[in-house]
Amino acid sequence: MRTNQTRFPENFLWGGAIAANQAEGAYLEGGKGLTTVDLLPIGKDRFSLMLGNVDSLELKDGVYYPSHEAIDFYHRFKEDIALFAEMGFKCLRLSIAWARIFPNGDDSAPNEEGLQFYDQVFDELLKYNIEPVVTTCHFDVPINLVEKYGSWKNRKMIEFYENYTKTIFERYKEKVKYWMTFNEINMLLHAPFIGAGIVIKDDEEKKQVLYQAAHHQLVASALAVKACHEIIPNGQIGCMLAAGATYPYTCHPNDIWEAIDKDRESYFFIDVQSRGEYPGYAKRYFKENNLQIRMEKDDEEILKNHTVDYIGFSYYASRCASTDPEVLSQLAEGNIFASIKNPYLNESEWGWQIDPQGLRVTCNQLHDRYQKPLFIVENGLGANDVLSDEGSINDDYRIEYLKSHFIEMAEAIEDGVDILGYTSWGPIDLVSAGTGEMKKRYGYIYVDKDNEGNGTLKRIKKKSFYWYQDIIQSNGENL
Ligand code: BGP
Repeated sequence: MRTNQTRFPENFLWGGAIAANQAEGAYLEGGKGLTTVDLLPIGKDRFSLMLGNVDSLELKDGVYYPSHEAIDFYHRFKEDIALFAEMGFKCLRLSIAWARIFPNGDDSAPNEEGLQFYDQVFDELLKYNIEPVVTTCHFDVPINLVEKYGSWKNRKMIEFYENYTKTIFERYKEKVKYWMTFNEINMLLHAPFIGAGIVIKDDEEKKQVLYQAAHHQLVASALAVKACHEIIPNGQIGCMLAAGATYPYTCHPNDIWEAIDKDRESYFFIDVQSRGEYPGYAKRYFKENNLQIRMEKDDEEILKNHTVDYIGFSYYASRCASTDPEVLSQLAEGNIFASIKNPYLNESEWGWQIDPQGLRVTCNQLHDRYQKPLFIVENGLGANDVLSDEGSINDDYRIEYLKSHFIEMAEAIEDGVDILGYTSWGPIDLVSAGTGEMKKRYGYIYVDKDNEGNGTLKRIKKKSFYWYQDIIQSNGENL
C-alpha cells in the first residue's frame, strides 16, 4: 500500500523504452550496415563475446535468429505505436541505429533511407502526442568502426560520433527534444564488446585500454551535449547509467568502504558527465594502477563546459559489497553484474534480485550527488510469460513488481527528488540484450515469437497492459 499520497508531477513522462537493435530487426534492410550486436548469437557463446572474447568479426551460420529479425518493429512500428498510444504513453524512449544513418560509421554522407525511417517513426509518435526520448547509441557500434579503428579505443571515434550526432540533431531538431548519449555508459568497463565495441588484444593492458576508451566516450558525449544545445534550442540531453545502489554486506568498515568503491566504478562516468571533471578518486586510481590517460589540450575544457541536463538511468537491482572471501564465494547469478546474494530479497527467474526500495535509495543517492533532474529510463521484470488456453497472459507478478517500484518512486518524489519520467523497459516484448532470448519478456504487449524463431509476431495485450493504462491515466493516483 502507498504510505504517502504524493502526486506525480503534472507533466510526468510515463512511457516505455526500447532499443533499435532489440526491436527493429531488418538488420540489413534500408541500407543499414552491420553492427556489433548483429554478431552476438543466442546461446552459450553470447556472454563471452559480450565481454570481448571475439575471434572474428564475421557472421557465422544460423545462430543469430532473434536479433536479426527481432520483433520487426522496422515494419510494424505503426501498429506498435498505436498500442503505446492506447496505453496512454506520454513518451517513448528508443534508440537510433548509428549504422542506419552511417552504415560504416565513417561514411562521408548519411544514408537518406535510414534518416527517413526515423522521420516516420517520430512523426507517428508525435501524431499521438508521444514525446520521443532518443538514445544516440544503445550498444550497436557499426562493425566497420571496430574493424578499421578498434572502436572506442581510437580517438578518431570522437569525430565519427560527433558527425553522426550533429547529423541527427539537425535532421530531427523539430521533432525530438529529449536525447541521451550512450546507453549504460558504465557497461564499457564490464562488457566492453557489447558496451562499446571493444576487443582487447592479448598484448594490451585491459584497464589502460578501457579507461582510455572511456575518456574518448566522455569527450564525445560532452561534444554531443554542446552540439545538441547549439542546434536544438529547447533540447535536453542526458547521460545514461546502469545504476543500482551498492549496500555494504555487513557494518564492518571494510564492507562500507568496499560499497563506496564499487559505486564509484559507475559514478565515475556520471561524475565527469554531470560535474564536468575527473573526480579525485579516479585520479588516485589511475596513479596507483599506473594508467596514463592521454588527453588533448581542450579535453578538460570540453568536459567542464558541456555537462548533461539530466541523469538518465536504468534500475533493475541493488547489489551488495563485501571483502569477506567466504561471502564472495556465494555470488548470485545475474547477467553482467554478478552480485552477492542479499538474503532479504527475492529474485527473478533469471536471478536478478528484486529490490523496489533500492529504487528509492538509488534516486536519493543520485539526487544528493548531482542535484539534477533524474529520468528512470529502464526498469522492469524479465519473465517467461505463458499464454493461457484462452490466449491471454495474466502477468500479475509483473504488475506486483511494477507497482512496488512505482510506490518507491513516489516515495523518492516525496523525498524531494526531481524525476522527469519513467519508461519501463521493453513495453512490448523484445530480444534480451543479456541472453539473446525472446522468452525473457518484459512487455505489457506479448509478441508471438519463441527462442527458436517460431511464431507469427502477433501482438497480444497482457493483463499488465490495462493496469499500466490505468496508472498513466490516473497519473499514479490509482497505485
Ligand atoms: C539493460 C540494457 C537493455 C536491456 C536491459 C534488460 O542493460 O540497456 O538493452 O536489455 O538491460 O536486460 P536483458 O535484456 O538482458 O534482460
